[in-house]
Amino acid sequence: MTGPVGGPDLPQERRLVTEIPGPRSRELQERRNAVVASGVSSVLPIYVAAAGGGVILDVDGNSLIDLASGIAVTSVGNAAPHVVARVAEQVAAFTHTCFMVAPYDGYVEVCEQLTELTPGTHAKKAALFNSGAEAVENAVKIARVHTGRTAVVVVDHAYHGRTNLTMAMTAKNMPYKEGFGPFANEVYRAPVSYPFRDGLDGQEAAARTIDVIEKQVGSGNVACIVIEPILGEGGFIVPAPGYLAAVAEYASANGIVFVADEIQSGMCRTGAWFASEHEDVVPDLVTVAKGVAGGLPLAAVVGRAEMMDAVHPGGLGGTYGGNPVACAAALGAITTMREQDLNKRAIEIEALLISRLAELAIQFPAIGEVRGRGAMIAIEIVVPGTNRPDAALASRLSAGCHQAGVLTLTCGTYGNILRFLPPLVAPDALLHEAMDVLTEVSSALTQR
Ligand code: PLZ
Repeated sequence: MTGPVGGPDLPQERRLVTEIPGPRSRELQERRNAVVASGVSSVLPIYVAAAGGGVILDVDGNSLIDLASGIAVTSVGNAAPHVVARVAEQVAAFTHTCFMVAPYDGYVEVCEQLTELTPGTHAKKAALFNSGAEAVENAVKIARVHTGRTAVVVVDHAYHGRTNLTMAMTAKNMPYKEGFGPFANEVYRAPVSYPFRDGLDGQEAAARTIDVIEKQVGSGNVACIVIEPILGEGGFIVPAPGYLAAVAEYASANGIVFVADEIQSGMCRTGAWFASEHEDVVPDLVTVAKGVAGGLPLAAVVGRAEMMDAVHPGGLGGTYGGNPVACAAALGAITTMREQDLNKRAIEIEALLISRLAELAIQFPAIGEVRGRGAMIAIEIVVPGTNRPDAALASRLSAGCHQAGVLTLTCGTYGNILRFLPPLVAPDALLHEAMDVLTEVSSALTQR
C-alpha cells in the first residue's frame, strides 16, 4: 500500500508540531479557495493525512484529538480494520451493478442486520439509500403512501437535511435555508421538549406538541411525525422523560406514522443501538445513516413491514442506494460494534465526559447545562446566571480547543452548544486529555 495508513494503530496522542493549521494545510487551503465553491465550508481547515482510534493526523504531522467523528459517523473509528478488510474485498470483487438492476447479498445482509437491531420485535423491512436526507425523504414517501395523507409534522430545533423537503423540515434558517426557498409544502412545525429552556415535564411538553398538531394541522391530515429522539444539530436536546413515548402514543392512536430520525443518535452512539430504546419507544419507521457504515455513504429506512411494503414496486430506489462497497463497510462496522460492545463503551464515555464536564461547570458558570447520552454529550453556554445563549463564547471555546489540537464542534439553534462526539474506540486517556485542554481553554478565556 502507498500513502499513509490510518486505523487504530496510529499513535493515540495529541502532538502539535506546527501552528494550527500548519503550512501545508494553509497551502492546500489556498488551492481549495481557488476551485471549491465557498458555500462549502470546513470547521477546521487542517488537511487530513490519516485517522484512526481517537486521532486525526494532518498533512503537517500534527495529531489532533477527534471529538467530532466526522459529525457522528466514525463511531467504530476511522479505517477500522473490519471496515477496511470488507471494503477491500468488495472493491476487488465488484464495485457496482445497481441493486435495481442486478442485486447482491451485501444489501440483503445489511437489511437483515438493521431489521434485527432496530427497536421492536414486529415484522420489519428496510430499504437502503445514500445519505441521511435521502432516508428522511423516503420515510416521508412511505408514510404518505401508507396513510394516504400528506401532512408532515416536525418540531422546533429539528435538523433533517439539506434537500428541498428536508430543508423544509429543518428548523434553523442560517445557514441551511437562507435564500434557498421556496420549500416543499405540507410541512408543519410544533414545539418540542427542551427541558433547560421550557421547564416542562414530558407530559406537559407532549400536550403542547399535540395541541399544536390538533389545532393547526388536524390529526386526520397527518401522514407522519418525524422527530430526532435526541435533537442533534439543534443542540443535543434530550426531551424530558416520557415526552417521546407520549407523542408516539398519540401518533399510534391517530393512524399517524411515528418516524424516529436516528441518523445522528443511532448505531451505538448513545449507548444503545437506537436512542429510542432509552425511552422505551418503538418507532414505526427509523431513519439510519452516519455511524452505520464506518464513513462510507449509506443510509436506510427500517420499519414495520406493512408500511414499508405499502409502496408500489419500483417506487423506491436510486442508482447508488445500497452500493455494494458501502454495504460491505456497514457489515464491517456492525461486526466491530458487536465484537467490541460499543454500546457499553459509549456508556463508559458518557460517565467520563459527564463527570469531567460537571466538574468544569462548577468552576465555569457560563456552562448552563451538561447533557446528552453515551458519546453524544454537550454543554450549553450561557451568560452566567441566566439562560441567555452565548454563541460568541461557545465559538471562542471551540476555537481555543482547535488551536490546542482538539477538534470540537458547536451546534444549536442559538449556536451556543459545544458538543462532543468522539469515536467510540477513543481511549480514556485521550478523552481525559481533551477535557484537560477544554478546562485550560475555559479558564484562559474567563481570566481575560
Ligand atoms: N437527520 C438527525 O443529524 C445530518 C449535518 C451537517 P445527511 N447531520 C449533520 C451539515 O451541516 O450538513 C443529519 C442528522 C439528522 C438527517 C441528517 C442529514 O444527513 O447524511 O447529511 O444528508
